[in-house]
Amino acid sequence: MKLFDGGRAPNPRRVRIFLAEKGISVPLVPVDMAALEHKKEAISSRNPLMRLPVLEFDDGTILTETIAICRYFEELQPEPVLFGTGALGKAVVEMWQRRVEFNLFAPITNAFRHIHPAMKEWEIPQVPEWGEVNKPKAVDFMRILDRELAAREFVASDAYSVADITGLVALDFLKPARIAIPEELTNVLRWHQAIKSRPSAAA
Ligand SMILES: N[C@@H](CCC(=O)N[C@@H](CS)C(=O)NCC(=O)O)C(=O)O
Repeated sequence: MKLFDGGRAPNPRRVRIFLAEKGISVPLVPVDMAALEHKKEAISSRNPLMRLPVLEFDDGTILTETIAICRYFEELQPEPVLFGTGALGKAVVEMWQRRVEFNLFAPITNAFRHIHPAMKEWEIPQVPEWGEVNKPKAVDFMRILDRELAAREFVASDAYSVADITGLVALDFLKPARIAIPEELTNVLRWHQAIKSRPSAAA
Protein backbone atom coordinates (compact mmCIF):
# COMPACT_ATOMS: atom_id res chain seq x y z
CA MET A 1 0.00 0.00 0.00
CA LYS A 2 0.99 3.64 -0.28
CA LEU A 3 -0.17 6.82 1.38
CA PHE A 4 -0.44 9.99 -0.71
CA ASP A 5 0.73 12.60 1.75
CA GLY A 6 0.34 16.37 1.88
CA GLY A 7 3.31 17.48 4.00
CA ARG A 8 2.32 20.20 6.46
CA ALA A 9 -1.42 20.06 5.67
CA PRO A 10 -3.43 19.09 8.78
CA ASN A 11 -5.33 15.98 7.65
CA PRO A 12 -2.35 14.11 6.21
CA ARG A 13 -0.50 14.97 9.42
CA ARG A 14 -3.26 13.41 11.54
CA VAL A 15 -2.72 10.10 9.73
CA ARG A 16 1.08 10.31 10.05
CA ILE A 17 0.81 10.94 13.81
CA PHE A 18 -1.64 8.05 14.16
CA LEU A 19 0.74 5.71 12.31
CA ALA A 20 3.67 6.90 14.42
CA GLU A 21 1.71 6.15 17.62
CA LYS A 22 0.99 2.67 16.28
CA GLY A 23 4.57 2.16 15.11
CA ILE A 24 3.31 1.37 11.60
CA SER A 25 5.37 2.34 8.58
CA VAL A 26 3.60 2.97 5.26
CA PRO A 27 5.43 4.16 2.13
CA LEU A 28 4.56 7.82 1.55
CA VAL A 29 4.02 9.45 -1.84
CA PRO A 30 4.70 13.16 -1.28
CA VAL A 31 2.24 15.49 -3.02
CA ASP A 32 3.31 19.12 -3.39
CA MET A 33 0.11 20.84 -2.27
CA ALA A 34 1.67 24.31 -2.53
CA ALA A 35 2.04 23.61 -6.27
CA LEU A 36 -1.61 22.40 -6.30
CA GLU A 37 -0.49 18.91 -7.29
CA HIS A 38 -3.46 17.52 -5.41
CA LYS A 39 -5.71 18.93 -8.15
CA LYS A 40 -3.87 17.01 -10.87
CA GLU A 41 -4.66 13.61 -12.41
CA ALA A 42 -2.58 11.53 -9.96
CA ILE A 43 -4.88 12.56 -7.11
CA SER A 44 -8.15 13.41 -8.90
CA SER A 45 -8.21 9.94 -10.50
CA ARG A 46 -7.94 8.41 -7.02
CA ASN A 47 -10.10 10.88 -5.08
CA PRO A 48 -12.66 12.93 -7.03
CA LEU A 49 -12.78 15.35 -4.09
CA MET A 50 -9.07 16.11 -4.75
CA ARG A 51 -8.23 16.01 -1.06
CA LEU A 52 -5.48 14.33 0.92
CA PRO A 53 -4.70 11.95 2.54
CA VAL A 54 -5.38 9.07 0.12
CA LEU A 55 -4.47 5.49 0.98
CA GLU A 56 -4.04 3.12 -1.97
CA PHE A 57 -3.90 -0.64 -1.48
CA ASP A 58 -1.86 -2.95 -3.71
CA ASP A 59 -5.05 -4.16 -5.47
CA GLY A 60 -5.97 -0.55 -6.31
CA THR A 61 -8.60 -0.10 -3.58
CA ILE A 62 -8.72 3.51 -2.45
CA LEU A 63 -9.48 4.73 1.05
CA THR A 64 -9.86 8.42 1.82
CA GLU A 65 -11.05 10.41 4.86
CA THR A 66 -8.59 10.72 7.70
CA ILE A 67 -10.66 8.97 10.35
CA ALA A 68 -11.61 6.12 7.99
CA ILE A 69 -7.91 5.54 7.29
CA CYS A 70 -7.08 5.66 11.00
CA ARG A 71 -9.89 3.21 11.79
CA TYR A 72 -8.53 0.78 9.20
CA PHE A 73 -5.15 0.75 10.94
CA GLU A 74 -6.79 0.44 14.38
CA GLU A 75 -8.54 -2.74 13.20
CA LEU A 76 -5.37 -4.03 11.57
CA GLN A 77 -3.27 -3.40 14.65
CA PRO A 78 -5.33 -2.75 17.78
CA GLU A 79 -2.40 -1.88 20.07
CA PRO A 80 -1.86 0.75 21.30
CA VAL A 81 -5.60 1.41 21.43
CA LEU A 82 -6.43 4.84 19.97
CA PHE A 83 -10.19 4.52 19.41
CA GLY A 84 -11.11 3.48 22.96
CA THR A 85 -11.88 0.19 24.68
CA GLY A 86 -15.25 -1.49 25.24
CA ALA A 87 -18.67 -0.31 24.05
CA LEU A 88 -18.76 2.86 26.15
CA GLY A 89 -15.05 3.66 25.89
CA LYS A 90 -15.22 3.51 22.08
CA ALA A 91 -18.34 5.65 22.00
CA VAL A 92 -16.75 8.26 24.28
CA VAL A 93 -13.68 8.51 22.02
CA GLU A 94 -16.01 8.83 19.01
CA MET A 95 -17.94 11.58 20.78
CA TRP A 96 -14.82 13.58 21.59
CA GLN A 97 -13.19 12.97 18.23
CA ARG A 98 -16.28 14.45 16.54
CA ARG A 99 -16.59 17.29 19.03
CA VAL A 100 -12.95 18.28 18.56
CA GLU A 101 -13.15 17.89 14.78
CA PHE A 102 -16.33 19.95 14.37
CA ASN A 103 -15.76 22.55 17.07
CA LEU A 104 -12.01 23.12 17.09
CA PHE A 105 -10.35 21.65 13.99
CA ALA A 106 -13.02 22.93 11.57
CA PRO A 107 -13.24 26.54 12.87
CA ILE A 108 -9.44 26.86 12.96
CA THR A 109 -8.99 25.50 9.43
CA ASN A 110 -11.95 27.59 8.21
CA ALA A 111 -10.36 30.73 9.65
CA PHE A 112 -7.10 29.94 7.87
CA ARG A 113 -8.65 28.88 4.58
CA HIS A 114 -11.05 31.81 4.32
CA ILE A 115 -8.65 34.57 5.41
CA HIS A 116 -5.11 33.65 4.38
CA PRO A 117 -4.13 34.94 0.91
CA ALA A 118 -2.22 31.70 0.22
CA MET A 119 -5.57 29.84 0.33
CA LYS A 120 -7.19 31.87 -2.45
CA GLU A 121 -6.94 29.05 -4.99
CA TRP A 122 -7.97 26.42 -2.47
CA GLU A 123 -11.09 27.91 -0.91
CA ILE A 124 -13.36 29.10 -3.68
CA PRO A 125 -15.07 31.39 -2.90
CA GLN A 126 -12.90 32.67 -0.09
CA VAL A 127 -15.16 34.52 2.38
CA PRO A 128 -12.98 36.43 4.87
CA GLU A 129 -16.03 37.38 7.00
CA TRP A 130 -16.76 33.67 7.50
CA GLY A 131 -13.12 33.13 8.45
CA GLU A 132 -13.41 35.86 11.11
CA VAL A 133 -16.66 34.38 12.47
CA ASN A 134 -14.85 31.08 13.02
CA LYS A 135 -12.12 32.52 15.28
CA PRO A 136 -14.33 33.08 18.38
CA LYS A 137 -16.03 29.72 17.72
CA ALA A 138 -12.66 27.99 18.17
CA VAL A 139 -11.95 29.95 21.37
CA ASP A 140 -15.43 29.20 22.78
CA PHE A 141 -14.77 25.49 22.38
CA MET A 142 -11.33 25.85 24.00
CA ARG A 143 -13.12 27.21 27.08
CA ILE A 144 -15.35 24.13 27.22
CA LEU A 145 -12.32 21.91 26.71
CA ASP A 146 -10.47 23.67 29.51
CA ARG A 147 -13.20 22.74 32.00
CA GLU A 148 -13.18 19.12 30.78
CA LEU A 149 -9.41 18.86 30.96
CA ALA A 150 -9.44 19.91 34.62
CA ALA A 151 -10.78 16.42 35.41
CA ARG A 152 -8.64 14.19 33.15
CA GLU A 153 -5.35 14.00 31.35
CA PHE A 154 -6.54 13.73 27.75
CA VAL A 155 -9.65 14.78 25.85
CA ALA A 156 -11.68 11.57 26.05
CA SER A 157 -10.22 9.99 29.20
CA ASP A 158 -6.90 9.53 30.97
CA ALA A 159 -5.76 7.55 27.91
CA TYR A 160 -4.38 9.23 24.80
CA SER A 161 -6.66 8.74 21.76
CA VAL A 162 -7.36 9.79 18.21
CA ALA A 163 -9.33 12.74 19.65
CA ASP A 164 -6.04 14.10 21.04
CA ILE A 165 -4.42 13.75 17.62
CA THR A 166 -7.19 15.84 16.07
CA GLY A 167 -6.79 18.34 18.91
CA LEU A 168 -3.03 18.58 18.50
CA VAL A 169 -3.18 19.16 14.76
CA ALA A 170 -5.91 21.77 15.28
CA LEU A 171 -3.96 23.67 17.96
CA ASP A 172 -0.73 23.53 15.95
CA PHE A 173 -2.65 25.33 13.22
CA LEU A 174 -3.61 28.25 15.48
CA LYS A 175 -0.57 30.29 14.48
CA PRO A 176 -1.22 30.38 10.72
CA ALA A 177 -4.92 30.96 11.52
CA ARG A 178 -3.88 33.88 13.78
CA ILE A 179 -5.80 32.66 16.82
CA ALA A 180 -4.31 32.46 20.33
CA ILE A 181 -5.10 30.18 23.26
CA PRO A 182 -6.23 32.57 26.05
CA GLU A 183 -3.58 32.42 28.78
CA GLU A 184 -6.12 31.62 31.51
CA LEU A 185 -6.92 28.30 29.82
CA THR A 186 -4.19 26.54 31.75
CA ASN A 187 -5.63 23.06 31.27
CA VAL A 188 -5.69 23.45 27.49
CA LEU A 189 -2.13 24.81 27.58
CA ARG A 190 -0.97 21.89 29.76
CA TRP A 191 -2.68 19.38 27.44
CA HIS A 192 -1.24 21.01 24.30
CA GLN A 193 2.25 20.88 25.81
CA ALA A 194 1.82 17.20 26.71
CA ILE A 195 0.54 16.05 23.33
CA LYS A 196 3.05 18.07 21.33
CA SER A 197 5.91 16.60 23.40
CA ARG A 198 5.09 13.04 22.30
CA PRO A 199 7.57 11.70 19.70
CA SER A 200 4.66 11.12 17.28
CA ALA A 201 4.06 14.89 17.08
CA ALA A 202 7.15 15.15 14.86
CA ALA A 203 5.45 13.01 12.20
N1 LIG B 1 -12.63 15.14 5.21
C1 LIG B 1 -11.29 14.93 4.67
C2 LIG B 1 -10.69 16.29 4.44
C3 LIG B 1 -9.38 16.20 3.71
C4 LIG B 1 -8.86 17.59 3.39
O1 LIG B 1 -9.58 18.59 3.36
N2 LIG B 1 -7.54 17.65 3.17
C5 LIG B 1 -6.94 18.90 2.82
C6 LIG B 1 -5.53 18.96 3.36
S1 LIG B 1 -5.56 19.12 5.11
C7 LIG B 1 -6.90 19.02 1.32
O2 LIG B 1 -6.57 18.06 0.65
N3 LIG B 1 -7.19 20.19 0.79
C8 LIG B 1 -7.11 20.43 -0.61
C9 LIG B 1 -8.02 21.54 -1.05
O3 LIG B 1 -8.73 22.09 -0.23
O4 LIG B 1 -7.98 21.86 -2.24
C10 LIG B 1 -10.46 14.09 5.65
O5 LIG B 1 -10.87 13.97 6.79
O6 LIG B 1 -9.45 13.52 5.26
